[in-house]
Amino acid sequence: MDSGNKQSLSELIKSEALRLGFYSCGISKADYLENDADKLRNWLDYSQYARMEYMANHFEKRTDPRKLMEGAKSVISVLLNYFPQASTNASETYKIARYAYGTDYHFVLKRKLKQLIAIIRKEAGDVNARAFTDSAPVLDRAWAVRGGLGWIGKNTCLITKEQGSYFFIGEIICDLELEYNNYLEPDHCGGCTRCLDSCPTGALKPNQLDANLCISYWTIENKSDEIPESFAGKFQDNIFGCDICQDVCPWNRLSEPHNEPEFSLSEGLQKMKKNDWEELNPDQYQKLFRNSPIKRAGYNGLNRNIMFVSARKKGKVENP
Ligand code: B12
Ligand code: SF4
Ligand code: SF4
Repeated sequence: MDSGNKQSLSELIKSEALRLGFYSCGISKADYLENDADKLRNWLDYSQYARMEYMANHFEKRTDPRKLMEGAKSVISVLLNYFPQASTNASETYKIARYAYGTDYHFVLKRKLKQLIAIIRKEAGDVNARAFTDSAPVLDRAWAVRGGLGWIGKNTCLITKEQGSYFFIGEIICDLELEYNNYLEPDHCGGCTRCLDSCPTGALKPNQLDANLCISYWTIENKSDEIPESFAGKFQDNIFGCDICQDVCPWNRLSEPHNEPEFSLSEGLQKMKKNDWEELNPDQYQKLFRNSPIKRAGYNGLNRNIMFVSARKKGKVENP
């Protein structure tokens, strides 16, 4: 493909991504992520992945998309806004992280990315392309940085200067040569340390998160029946995920609400008071959380979190 064609196809991909509802789109060369590989290695060596064994697997594929997909030439990164219109009423109910208010983002992003792949194929013919969002050994944030979409904050999140960090990240890896971004967003954290100071469990050092100490890890990824007693009283009513290190970030004062109906807080969830969470039974759980990211914790995991935060105990049931 000549450079004029590469340029016009790359521009078309970016404009179609925005038309599909993505907030931004950037394209980079599918290459070895040298710096990120060192950082990931360091994170793994210090066992900061807790029990997320999947993070220790496929190191080579995770740091080089050409090892994940043969013939990969380009990575098309996208951001999708999930900052909600309204949040749950903090004083009356337990908190669930904003990313989990509506339909699981894996479904929503994958569907949009597949639509984008269809558009690319219509323009460029038989292209080998796969859509990803937290769904394979891919360093989503590193690719978004390479695509020029934001910088990595001290809280380890990808942040945009215009609207903060409440974005999902996805990408298409394809065997098509495209025009590559050559701009990297500089670090705009400066001397700020609000996220580090606000984390109630001390999980953050600048640009490094220790999952062993993170509420998000313990309430979403933890597969055991227990949460260590050393965290008692520290979860600040968070029963699924945690937004504290993003909420305090000054760049998130600029967040604008999304317009994706599938990410809205469902009526059922809006009505939940502390007492309703504490009494939640498996049938209600099934009805409330169909296609929700909260399914990842399972009924027992969610119940474990609620009981831990409310300091009550309830018997275990078979996961529905
Ligand atoms: C494992 C994981 C977790 C773990 C560990 C988080 C972590 N920071 O690693 C846990 C369960 C704790 C978690 C929590 C959350 N997660 Co999560 N998680 C992931 C996952 C699957 C892998 C992340 C990873 O590779 N970690 C390994 C470490 C080494 O990577 P890292 O800390 O990001 O470091 C990279 C860079 O920061 C850089 N780096 C490292 N050190 C340094 C130092 C300097 C100076 C610089 C500049 C850069 C730098 O190099 C590293 C390699 O690229 C990704 C999806 C994916 N496939 O990428 C989602 C992902 C990161 N999570 C996401 C979300 C939304 C969340 C939560 C907000 C959910 C919630 N509300 O509870 C929290 C946020 C907590 C936080 N502050 O990060 C989004 C983040 C979107 C964004 N704007 O950044 C992702 C990208 C999913 C997606 N596709 O949208 N998550
Ligand atoms: S998600 Fe919560 S617990 Fe985890 S690092 Fe951020 S503030 Fe700390
Ligand atoms: S709170 Fe401050 S230090 Fe932390 S990510 Fe935001 S700007 Fe950076």
